[in-house]
Amino acid sequence: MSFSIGIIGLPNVGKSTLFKALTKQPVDISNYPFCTIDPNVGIVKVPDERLLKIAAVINPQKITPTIIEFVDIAGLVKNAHLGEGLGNQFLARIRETDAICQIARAFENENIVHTEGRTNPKRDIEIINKELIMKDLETIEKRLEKTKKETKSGNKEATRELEILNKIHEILKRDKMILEYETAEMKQIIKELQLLTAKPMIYVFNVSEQPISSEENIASINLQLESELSELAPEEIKELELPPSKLNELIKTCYQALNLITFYTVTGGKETRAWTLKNGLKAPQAGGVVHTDFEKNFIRVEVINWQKLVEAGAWSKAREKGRLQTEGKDYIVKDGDVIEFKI
Ligand SMILES: Nc1nc2c(ncn2[C@@H]2O[C@H](COP(=O)(O)OP(=O)(O)O)[C@@H](O)[C@H]2O)c(=O)[nH]1
Ligand SMILES: [Mg+2]
Repeated sequence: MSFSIGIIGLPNVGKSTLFKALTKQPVDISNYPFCTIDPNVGIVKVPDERLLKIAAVINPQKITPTIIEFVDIAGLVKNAHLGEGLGNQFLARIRETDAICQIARAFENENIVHTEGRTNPKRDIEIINKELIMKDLETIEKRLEKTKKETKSGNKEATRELEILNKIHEILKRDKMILEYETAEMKQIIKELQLLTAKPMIYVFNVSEQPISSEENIASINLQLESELSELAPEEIKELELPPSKLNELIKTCYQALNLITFYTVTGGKETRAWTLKNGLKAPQAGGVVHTDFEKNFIRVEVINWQKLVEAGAWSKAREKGRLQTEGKDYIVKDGDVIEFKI
């Protein structure tokens, strides 16, 4: 299974420029059979220094990073929720993603049309967020109607749901994104309805040169430059004295926004591989990410933090030194664990 980030924003803000820069590096897709094959979906390696350090002691034939998918979602304009632009089709695509990377145009260029007139990234973000809120309102109102009917027959569960739906409705009516206001009781229905404003959001200001914003939670990136950097070899970038790429940072930020952790397998020394897991899940579920049998026939795991493995110098040495922990089905996997599944 893999996680996906939808790239959204008004037209001509740099979505496709970012998408192309992110997907420039080829990825051997045969390693990721679950991935979506679609020109708007790009498979992107998650940069990971730890994986390389583990591989340096294991010396495998193959090193396989973990990935996330980026989706270039075009067609959002003002009033998309009313069907403008690609309208609802566009909003349905966002629904399928796990998080959103919203690009706002902060560069000036008279030759590139701005659908809202002048450069004003804050206003643009408000326009986009308003569209997401309007769509969520529509979703909630539809459900409210259905649930109200169910309460008439004295259905207790429906009464409870109605209460939660009303709370969500109120947040949206105040023009707020659900993510900031959601409570534990709302989680299930939000998931079921795949509300757009409940998804983690990463904002990127596409700047020309100097960042015009230094606000937290907003990355300022010159996407035009990134697109040029993605065409060059590291030596060329150095020679031309160009600034380093910020894309790896962005990929990591997206990964963190999804609340994901990375664990590793070294499978008898042949392949050193990184895997993605939702934070808080247990060893059998981690097994399921690697192979369905590892979950179905789970017995136990041997586990060691990646740094301790590197210090030990080899899997066998870690074992000799008694560094491998044996854990059962209730073990909660930690970021950086190297795991051997026993079935
Ligand atoms: N000057 C400048 N132009 C950019 C930048 N990013 C994108 N563009 C240009 O803006 C136009 C629209 O970009 P594109 O990525 O296709 O926008 P999209 O509609 O959001 O996918 C293209 O001509 C890009 O070359 C930037 O950072 N600076
Ligand atoms: Mg585009």
